[in-house]
Amino acid sequence: MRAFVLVPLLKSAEQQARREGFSTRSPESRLEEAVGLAAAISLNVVGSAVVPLAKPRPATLLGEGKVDELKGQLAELRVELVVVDGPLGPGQQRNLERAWKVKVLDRTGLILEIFGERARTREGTLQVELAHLNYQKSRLVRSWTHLERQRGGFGFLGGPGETQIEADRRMIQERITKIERQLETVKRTRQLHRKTRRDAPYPVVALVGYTNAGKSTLFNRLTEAGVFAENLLFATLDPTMRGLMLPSGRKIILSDTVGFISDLPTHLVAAFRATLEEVLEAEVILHVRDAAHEETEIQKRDVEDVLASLGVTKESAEENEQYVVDVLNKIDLLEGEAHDAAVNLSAREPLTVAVSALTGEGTQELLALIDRLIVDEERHVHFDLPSNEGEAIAWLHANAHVRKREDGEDGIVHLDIGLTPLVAGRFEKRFPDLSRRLGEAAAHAAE
Ligand SMILES: Nc1nc2c(ncn2[C@@H]2O[C@H](COP(=O)(O)OP(=O)(O)OP(=O)(O)O)[C@@H](O)[C@H]2O)c(=O)[nH]1
Ligand SMILES: [Mg+2]
Repeated sequence: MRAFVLVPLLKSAEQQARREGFSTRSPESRLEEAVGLAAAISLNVVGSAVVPLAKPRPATLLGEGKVDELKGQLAELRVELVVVDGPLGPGQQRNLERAWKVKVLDRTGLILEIFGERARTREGTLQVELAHLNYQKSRLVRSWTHLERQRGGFGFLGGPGETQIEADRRMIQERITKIERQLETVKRTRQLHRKTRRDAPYPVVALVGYTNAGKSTLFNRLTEAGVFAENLLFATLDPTMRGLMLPSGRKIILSDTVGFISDLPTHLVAAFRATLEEVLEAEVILHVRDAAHEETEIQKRDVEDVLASLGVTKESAEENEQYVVDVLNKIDLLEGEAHDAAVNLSAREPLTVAVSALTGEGTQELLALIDRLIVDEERHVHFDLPSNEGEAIAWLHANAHVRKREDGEDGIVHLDIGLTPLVAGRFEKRFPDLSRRLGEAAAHAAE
């Protein structure tokens, strides 16, 4: 199908975001992403435009002149579908369809289409249909189609039109209720499976991240599985799990999940909530990021927003003793300084790892980190430090479990500490000069 992608740029929204201190996405990258979304359902994108808007028009979003101008362009390109990268009211959508004589889809509609095409499992299909119905229902509330058809376009309250909408809503609601019941059954079955999985005491590690960040590629790299990974937005829909042996010989279950995107339709988040929440109970969450993307920070924020809407925040992670690891992926695409910066960050920050899922660079380090994170046993270590290492001593007080401290006459501080592998790893990164000393103390303790 020949499609045209249109990115409306609301100036007031831009200004407000800037006032509130948010960085906004550049028009180019928004356009690129919207074209990528269109391509994800094999639309043939024959043209695109970024349209700055001083003020949105209630009837058609775009100004009258713009609508006319585009009409000619669309006809010339023999466009059949226009994708508007933003929310459109039902009235706006219909008015534009009338003016241009083509089908018009907004961002939510497009994403729902993609999900509809990708859904494979029964649960996925039901979830997407549920999201679709809720989307339709929310639009029906304000839709005047029936009113106009039945009342010649006059008035919009009461009368047969209202009855028609009520009938449609009832029908949709009935279907929603039915799907919710079916989902409930699927969920119960899954919980049974899950229980057996729980009985096998393997910690779960979940991959999350922006769509196209490389989650599935990393999943495949780590598990040597052949999961569908492609340069395609929303390539993955259903969570995929696979066992994996860590360097220590311990087993984990790695889980690949659906990607997130900015302005992810709330209906979709709601529909996928049950599945995602379950995945997000994981001991370790690997937030996979496309470090080579120019808007990697904005993507990170968007992913964190979606995670927060699913109940995963810094605070909740701390409370649940859950680790969220920043995985800076695609570092093979970074050159020179940018590459070094990512690697340095990874060396400095205990919960950051730079990798390339494509070349395998850094993946051993990632596995080693997971290994450290899932063992939480404290080891009792006797650690002597010169008293002039004040910073290191203070750090241990703040981060490790200091059971006993004796400040010796000889200028040596004797510490009895409980140390988990994670804290030990963090200490070593933070105080590389003292890492050998700690290593020796720990080895001594192990004897
Ligand atoms: N250069 C490079 N490309 C990568 C790397 N990791 C993934 N890619 C590419 O990025 C694209 C997306 O990868 P996927 O693994 O499908 O991404 P995803 O996060 O699973 O995406 P969704 O399932 O759509 O959310 C593919 O073309 C991969 O080949 C990497 O480390 N380096
Ligand atoms: Mg994927």
